[in-house]
Amino acid sequence: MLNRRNFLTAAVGVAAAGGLAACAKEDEGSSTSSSGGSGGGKKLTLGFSQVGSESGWRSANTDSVKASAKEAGYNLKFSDAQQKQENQISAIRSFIAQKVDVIAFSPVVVTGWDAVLKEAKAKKIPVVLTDRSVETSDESLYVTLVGSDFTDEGRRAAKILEKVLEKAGHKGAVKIAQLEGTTGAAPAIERAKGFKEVMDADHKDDWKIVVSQTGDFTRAGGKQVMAAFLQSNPDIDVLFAHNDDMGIGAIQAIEAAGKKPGKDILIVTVDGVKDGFVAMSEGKINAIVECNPLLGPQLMEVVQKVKDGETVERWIKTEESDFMQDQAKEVLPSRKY
Ligand code: GYE
Repeated sequence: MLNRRNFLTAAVGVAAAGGLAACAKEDEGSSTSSSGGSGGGKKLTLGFSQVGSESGWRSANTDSVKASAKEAGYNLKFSDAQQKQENQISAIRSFIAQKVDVIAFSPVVVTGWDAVLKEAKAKKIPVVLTDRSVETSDESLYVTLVGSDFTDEGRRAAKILEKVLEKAGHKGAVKIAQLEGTTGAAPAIERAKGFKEVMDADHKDDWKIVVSQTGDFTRAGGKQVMAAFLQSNPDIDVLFAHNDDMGIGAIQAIEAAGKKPGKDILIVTVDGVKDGFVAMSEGKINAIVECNPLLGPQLMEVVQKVKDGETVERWIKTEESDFMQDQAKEVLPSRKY
């Protein structure tokens, strides 16, 4: 797994890939716009393979990428993979065939990318990861990652749960249900890992994850899996959902089972999308760990640097906050996604 704490620079690889990509691009010679790059000349062409449209986070991320590419004056080739790795691999292959300047993608799962990334490298097309990371034996296969620290989000979820339990006056054993994100996806693996880390260090005797299963980051998944959880474990105290959408789906299942979300079952989610904040202002979610989807502007900046052969950090992290229920009403109107 990529060591996300490593702030290595990728100067040599980037410079080489960026410079050669610029040469390769010259062979195309058709577009003439000068709005898209520091060097003037042709528009920068960016191939972007998106995960899908599974959540509110994803829609906000897609909007941000499209708007920022337009703002930067890039020629964006956007492809939606519908949560399928094979679709992302074909999209990347098609970007390579079209000789785009830079490829950016948010990998649906962490493994299985080496072959296609090697094909991009062989054609000197630099690859920028955004949002999610990959596991690779060859770190030169991508230049940088623009995205959040998901392990830390998991830790933050556990820390904020301490506050939620205290506020609710919950004493003694805590039975936790976990709704995991897409199996094999970086945010699912790392949020679970960070949460467990705090649990093992500070709550070995009182907290226990009694059920944990994927809801694939969707509302429908969250609802269905939570309904099953409530059947097998009617005495769940806490739900930790890896995103707001699954939390919102779970709220419907909890209400259908005649329980009060936010009271009978305390809920902590990740993301901080508008609907999450609405549920929190209604008292149904107790705390949210923010994961910012508005990565477009930073991504476009990095793409330009990569194209120009400049050095970029190996991991460009996103700044985020945590929110408790009593802040929800005040914060809701200013939420940007
Ligand atoms: O938390 C979830 C989305 O990769 C950070 O993917 C992203 C996650 C986000 O579907 O809502």
